[in-house]
Amino acid sequence: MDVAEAEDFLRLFHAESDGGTERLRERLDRVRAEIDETGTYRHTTAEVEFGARVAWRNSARCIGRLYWQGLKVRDRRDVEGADAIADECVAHLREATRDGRIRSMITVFAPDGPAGPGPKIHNDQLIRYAGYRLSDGSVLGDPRHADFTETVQEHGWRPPERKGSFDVLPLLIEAEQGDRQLFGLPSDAVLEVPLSHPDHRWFAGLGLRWHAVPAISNMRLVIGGITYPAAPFNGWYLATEVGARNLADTDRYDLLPVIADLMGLSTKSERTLWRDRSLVELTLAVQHSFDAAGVTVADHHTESRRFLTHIAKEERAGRRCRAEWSWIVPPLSGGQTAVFHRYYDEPDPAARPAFLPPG
Ligand code: HEM
Ligand code: NRG
Repeated sequence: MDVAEAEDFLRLFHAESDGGTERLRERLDRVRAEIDETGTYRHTTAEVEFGARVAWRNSARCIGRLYWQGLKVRDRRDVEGADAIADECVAHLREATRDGRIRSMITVFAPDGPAGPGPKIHNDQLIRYAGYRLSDGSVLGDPRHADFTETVQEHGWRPPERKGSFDVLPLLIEAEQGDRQLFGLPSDAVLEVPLSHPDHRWFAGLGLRWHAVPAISNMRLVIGGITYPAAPFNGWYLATEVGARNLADTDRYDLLPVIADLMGLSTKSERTLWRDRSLVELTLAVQHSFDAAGVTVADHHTESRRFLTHIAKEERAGRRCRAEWSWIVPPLSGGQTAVFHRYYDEPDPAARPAFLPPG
C-alpha cells in the first residue's frame, strides 16, 4: 500500500471539493492510522465517486470526456460471491440502457487488499459476440473473441444450437481466486439494434446488428493506491466504433467487400475507392439504425467538437487535458473533424486516478 498515493488522492479530492483543510488533515490522520493498522484503507463513497470520475477525466484515449462529472457511480464494494456480482452486472446494464436513453455509469466492486485480490470479470466488455473457429480456418461471428469463446466453452458454455454471427457471450467471473464461474446474460438486459440503411433497401437483408451499450469490464480502476479490479463502466457508442471498425476491420467482421459488392462497386482495383465508399455507408447505417431505434449514439463530427470544448474547459479550470492523437482522431474522415488539426499533451503514465489495462 503506497501511502504517498493515498495522500495525493485525498489532497486532490479535498482541493476539488469543499472539504476544507481541517477536514483534510483529519482524513489524512485517520487514513495513515488505518494503513498502519490494517495495511490498507477504505474509501468513503464520495471518494469512490470522485475517484471514478477523475479516472475517466484522465483517460487519454477517450474522446467522450466532456461529461466526466455526470458519471453515475454504483458503489457495490460489499457485494460478495460470483452470483451476486453477476446480478449486479445485469442490474448495471438495465440501469444504464434505459430502453436506449443510455446513461454513463460505473459499478465498483471490492478492491484488492492484504487479505487477497478483489473479484475479476474476464470478459473485456459485459456484452460481446462469440467468434467460432470453423474447420476451413475462417471465423463465424467476431474473430476478436475467438479465444475467449473457446475459454468459456472450456468452462462449460454451450453455444446456441444454431450458431450465429451475433451470439452474446456469457460472463466469466472470478470472485474467489482460481474459481471462475459462468453466467448467461438475460436477453432483456441486452438491448440490440438491427441495422438498416436509410437509402439501400437490401442492407437490412444482411441481418446485421450491434449491441447498444459498450461496457468495458476488464480494466482496473486505481484510486489513491487502491486497485479495484472489477469496475465495469459504460458510456454510449460513437457510430464509427461499430461501422468503421468492428464491422469493417479485416480482422473483425470484414464486411467492406460485401457492402461494396451490393453497392455495385468493383473491388478489383483500390482506385474505385470501394473501401472508403462502403465505410461511409456502413457507418451511416449504424447511425441511422441507432437513431431509428431511439438508442443514444454519437457522430464523430459532433463528438470531436465537444472534445475540444472539453479541453478548453479543463484549461479554464487550471488543468491540462492529455490525449492520444491516434485514439482520439476518428477512423473515418479524420481531416474533416475538429480534433485532427492539432497535437495534444502526451499521456502521463503516472496519472492517477486511472483506468489501467488488466493486470
Ligand atoms: C476510449 C468514446 C464514455 C473511458 C474511448 C474511445 C471512444 C470513446 C471512441 C476509443 C475506443 C476505441 O478506439 O476502441 C466515448 C463516448 C462516451 C464515452 C462517446 C460517451 C459518454 C466513457 C466512460 C468512461 C470512458 C463513461 C469511463 C468511466 C474510456 C477509456 C478508454 C476510452 C478508459 C480507453 C479504452 C482502452 O484503452 O481500450 N471512448 N467514451 N469512456 N474511454 Fe470513452
Ligand atoms: N471500441 C470499443 C469500445 C471502446 C470504448 N468506447 C466507448 N466507451 N464508447 C467497441 O466496442 O467498439 N464508453 O464507455 O462509452
